[in-house]
Amino acid sequence: MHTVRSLLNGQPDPVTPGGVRTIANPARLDEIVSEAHLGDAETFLQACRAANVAQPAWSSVPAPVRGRAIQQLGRLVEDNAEALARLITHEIGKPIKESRGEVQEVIDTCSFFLGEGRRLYGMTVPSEMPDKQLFTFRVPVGVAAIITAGNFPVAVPSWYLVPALLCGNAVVWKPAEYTPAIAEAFAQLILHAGIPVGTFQMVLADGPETFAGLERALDEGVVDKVGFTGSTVVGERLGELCGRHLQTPCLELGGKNPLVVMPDADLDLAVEGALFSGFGTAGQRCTSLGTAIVHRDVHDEFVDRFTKAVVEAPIGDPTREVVYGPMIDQRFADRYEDWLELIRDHHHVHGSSALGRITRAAPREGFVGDDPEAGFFYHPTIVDGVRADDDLYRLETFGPIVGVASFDTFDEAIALANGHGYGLSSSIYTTNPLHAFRFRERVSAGMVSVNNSTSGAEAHLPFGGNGRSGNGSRQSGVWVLDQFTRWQAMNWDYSGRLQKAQMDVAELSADLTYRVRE
Ligand code: UN1
Repeated sequence: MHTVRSLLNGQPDPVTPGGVRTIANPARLDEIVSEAHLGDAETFLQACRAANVAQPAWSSVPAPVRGRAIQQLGRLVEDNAEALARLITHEIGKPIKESRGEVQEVIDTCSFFLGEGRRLYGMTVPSEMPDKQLFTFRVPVGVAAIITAGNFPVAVPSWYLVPALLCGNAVVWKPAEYTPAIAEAFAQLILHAGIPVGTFQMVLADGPETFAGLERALDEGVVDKVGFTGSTVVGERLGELCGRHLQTPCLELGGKNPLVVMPDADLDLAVEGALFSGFGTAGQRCTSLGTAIVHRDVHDEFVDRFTKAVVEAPIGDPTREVVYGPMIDQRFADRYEDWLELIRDHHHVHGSSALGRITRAAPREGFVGDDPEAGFFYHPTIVDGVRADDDLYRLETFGPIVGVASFDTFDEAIALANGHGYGLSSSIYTTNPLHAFRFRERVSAGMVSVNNSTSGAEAHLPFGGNGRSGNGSRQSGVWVLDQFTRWQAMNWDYSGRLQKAQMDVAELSADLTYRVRE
């Protein structure tokens, strides 16, 4: 059993003002994995203050040397990859193959940013006056408070922490309360990578205490940037709070990701993509498929094949080869039961022998494992006949449920792809490049897949959404550098006199009355 406390200046916080939370393996609820000793608003504030003290020294370490710390972190993660992946599977029940993929995503992120330490380019820009030069520099923002969800307990945090540290910021990380052992493991890897104590703080606290602590830290001026991955509702509140301090947070929120199937699509490929993005991680990714939007000509065939694939999908023990394991935490299991209430009489349900939790009374044929009741295992559910006025169409449903809607015209497909107001990920299956480019042009999502599922972003393309999915901020690759640095413009006049911009600029005489003779 892992006993985990907040890590303030690298040391476990001895007090537990937020109480103790016990975390069970969601695939075997009788197995206790960890015990989280939670801090409170004050803990969060203390961490921010300490980070604020440490940040100037870290920012004065040359960026290539900071890159070396990221390189060392990447190596440490690589050398601990299997243990870390197993811990993920143990604490949140993610299938082991996906856990390994998630750890790889951290390594990839480190590989990308270690070199960025030797770039972090600014520009030299010509001046409009002689003997004067213009420059731009990337300046760290200061202290970044990063609040992340537990469905990707190391990959998504790494998208923030790695570039934030590389850019010379100090970081206060608040992981999900239900992933303390994973958070502690990742935090220790960071602390062992050569990042100075104080530069990285980890706080275990619940949402309301974190919010209260953040409010105070912003008032005190010891937080300069907020990064948040989680629900749209919380994102809105954080956006409001940060706005009062003239800060723009980096928000990565929910999704209702569409997958459009054109009549010319390779249907088997579309079904494979729908299975992976709809049911992988039991639908608990922000990039999970929300609604398959299928052309009427291929609708019945698609639903038949999709149903067959889902009925046959191995579900169960996440240490084995399964499409998905349990819900990652009780809160998601409980909430998922509410989403099932959104199924209406005009819907047709497919995919399994029952709805809701897999039990001995409501078994799932081919369940992988001995006892489905030992964990939070749920039947996969396809809901056909979804319409634009359904709640199931409008709301993000974080779980193993996929809607299917149909369309006749491309315009209808686009209206369904965008109409819910989310805009994270999207996908189109087609063999016609015209449809692919028209879809890209008109879909409101930040990410577009062609003949690929809505999930599975690579670690160096911009990740993020629009509308209810976020405020337009982007993570990953070079794009995230704009989240964790600010541009500073410098001009240097070495003419020895005051040259006034716009006023003292040389003029070239031109004869603008000149015309070409035909
Ligand atoms: C998330 O669910 O918050 O593209 C991120 C994907 C993953 C990341 C998902 N690499 O599905």
